[in-house]
Amino acid sequence: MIIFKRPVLTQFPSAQDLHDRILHHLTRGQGRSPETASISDWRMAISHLLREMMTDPLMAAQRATQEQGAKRVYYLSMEFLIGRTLGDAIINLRLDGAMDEALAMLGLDKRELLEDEPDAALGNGGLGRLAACFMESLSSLQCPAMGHGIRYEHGLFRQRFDSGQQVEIAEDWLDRPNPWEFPRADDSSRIGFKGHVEEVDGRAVWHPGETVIARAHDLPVIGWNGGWANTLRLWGAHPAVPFDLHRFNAGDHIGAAEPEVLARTLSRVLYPDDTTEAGKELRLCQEYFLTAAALQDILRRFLSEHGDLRLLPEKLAIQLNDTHPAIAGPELMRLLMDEHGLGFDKARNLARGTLNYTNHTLLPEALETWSTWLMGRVLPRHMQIIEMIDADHRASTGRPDHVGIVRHDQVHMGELAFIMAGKVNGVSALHTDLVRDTVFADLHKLHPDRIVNQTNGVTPRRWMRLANPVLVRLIDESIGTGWTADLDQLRGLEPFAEDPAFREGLRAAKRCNKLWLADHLLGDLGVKPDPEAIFDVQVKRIHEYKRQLMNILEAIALWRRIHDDPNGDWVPRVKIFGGKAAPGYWLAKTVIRLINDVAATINNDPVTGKFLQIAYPPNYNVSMAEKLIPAADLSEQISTAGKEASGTGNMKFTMNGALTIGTLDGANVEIREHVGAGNFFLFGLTAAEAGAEAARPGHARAAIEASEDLRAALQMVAEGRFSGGQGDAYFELLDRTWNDDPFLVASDFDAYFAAQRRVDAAYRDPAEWDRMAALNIARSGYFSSDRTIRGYMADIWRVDPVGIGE
Ligand code: 26W
Repeated sequence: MIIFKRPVLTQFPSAQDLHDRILHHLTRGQGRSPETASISDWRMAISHLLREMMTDPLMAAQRATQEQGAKRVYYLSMEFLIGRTLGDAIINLRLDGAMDEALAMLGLDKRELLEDEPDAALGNGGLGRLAACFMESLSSLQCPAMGHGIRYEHGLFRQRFDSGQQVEIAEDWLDRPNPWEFPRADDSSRIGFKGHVEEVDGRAVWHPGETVIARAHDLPVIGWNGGWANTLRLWGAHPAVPFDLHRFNAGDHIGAAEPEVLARTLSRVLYPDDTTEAGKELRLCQEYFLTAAALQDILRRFLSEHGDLRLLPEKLAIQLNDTHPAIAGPELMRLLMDEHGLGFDKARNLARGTLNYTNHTLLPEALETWSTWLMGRVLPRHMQIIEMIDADHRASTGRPDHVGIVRHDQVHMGELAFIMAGKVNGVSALHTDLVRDTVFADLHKLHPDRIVNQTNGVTPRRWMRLANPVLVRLIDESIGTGWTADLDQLRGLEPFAEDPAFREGLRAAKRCNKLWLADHLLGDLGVKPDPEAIFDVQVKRIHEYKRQLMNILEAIALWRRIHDDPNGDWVPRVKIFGGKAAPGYWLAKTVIRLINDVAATINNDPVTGKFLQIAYPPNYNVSMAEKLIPAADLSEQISTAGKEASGTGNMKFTMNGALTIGTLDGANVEIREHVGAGNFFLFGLTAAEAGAEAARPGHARAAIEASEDLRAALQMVAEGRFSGGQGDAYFELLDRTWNDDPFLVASDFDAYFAAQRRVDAAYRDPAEWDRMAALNIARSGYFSSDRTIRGYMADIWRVDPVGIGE
């Protein structure tokens, strides 16, 4: 009988201890001597040592949860945008100081080691990264939880620019073994697809036409202070039928491998779309693969611990990260009815008592629907159950005909998720109001207490302690380290905003990050920014509603003004862009090309070079965000009001002392409320005004004709000023802007341009700028994902943290 004492990790190992244990893992684990080891060998050895150190809190957490019969949380997501793990593990295991010493003793360069690790890019953007921040906060709060995702062999594509155009290259993070995962071959499930349903003595029996094996790979997720670790379980697809040796021996080598190829296709690659649903059969199969593997695994553990299905809602809560795993409703009903013999009503109530759904977008093209034909073919039994759920809801609510899951031969996954969920939440206060008033207005009337708000958050461990050590040192020296686990303590910095010495420290930290970025990232792009320049940063997926177009048009208009008055007293500025476009989203790709074309022209302009530069480093990802965000003075959050559900980059910039120029959209509204209107550069139409303006015929043409700056900028593009005189290079983009402009780039342009001039004016007063920056940091505590997760625990999952050794 193993007795688990309080994890040894609270006694943090010494540098010498780390030194010896790293050498042990290198020689015994990697079979390499220090003399012959490559940087990857060292990284693998150190990663295996840190994974080893996570096993105590991992097993202690499982034991405490089991012993206390505690309620568990399951987070189902098609995306987990984890990034790198080594740096985060060192921070959360509180090893940073000792590790620096140990690496120095071994003659190893920490940054080189960290840079050698591939990003786990198992996500597209906001939704995926939020899931990763949530997993870290769940562990830091000692909440028993497990994440369920897909172990894509290829994550989000690598982005390269070919004469300014985005080119996608397959990402290959598993090219070398992943040192953090524990393969769990025993924890596998059989997942069926297609086939038919037979009625046997009144019970439905599904006979799948195809079957694959889902095999688990566990990643430990360590929390702050190393006291608790949860598991992120990633499912890989494997053939249910062994290698067909006979076909191989008969020379049909390809045929022999077919089952393997077909099966692995399910977890081969992440769909790179982040707003437009692919609508592809493989995507539906991926969504079901994940959901079915997760639910079988969850029920298996529940039954082994509790046995009585009536206890399900008491003992576990499941969160659906958008509609992508919404098939969980019908799948849980199938398991409860077809496999465990429960009646429809009982199964429905248990499922609704367990499932919850988060909506992350209002964009119509992102709301998933599947044709009843495709759903019926791929998941025949589930289509039957969806019909039953829909009929039951119609009968029990007396709802109007235009409301429902199945409409016009389409299965609406948002309605299905809503109807099968106990709680539905939006991700910012404004977004949740819009969810109630627009996309789910009818269902909200029928179920007025189902929708709640949980404003997003980000983990301060990765986005402050790991990304910005120079700022963190200043904060720790000023208010101690308690803020890391309780971000509201940053409030303690408010008085320091009035302290010139502190402000000086803040400016020095920012300058240090800007210099580093200039040398290590921008340098490769031939951009040599003056560290005194405003580092104006817009990094996020490329999408029309995020209005990167408005940003680059502002750059052109500013450039033109500087040209008209080259000796004017201009505030130097470097505009930094980062972001990928979904491969099929050609208009977003056109915006990327325009930004690169404008950058090429403006950066080589001797007249304006010292006042304005533009940089667009390719392949923006989590690791690049960790470098860019600490170096930013200005955070661009300029989406059309009502379109960005929340945003999370906006929160990361605020925590790192960047000031925001933004619209009243998503969480910008709450950021401005918390940091103070005087410390935020607001502009633009509100969501309500934007709705009215977009409906006004000719709104774009009117706005363009009223704005000399905008008209001139568009004219320069139309004349081919940035495309070697080729006027028609951007015809479609210009035509759409003049005649359609659905995201109101024209209507908001002048307000945006004026706000940027207010930024210039503010930047001329360093003391006042630094005071505003200090207040942004001091008042960013609310945007910790710990606060968000506490909200989910209290309002949705009704779960409490678990103490170890109590
Ligand atoms: C089916 C294709 C697809 C894939 C992903 C459609 C929609 C998505 C995501 C919902 C898009 C997404 O990442 N949404 C972002 O979620 C963040 C976390 O809540 C928010 O902060 C962003 O505002 C929202 O755009």
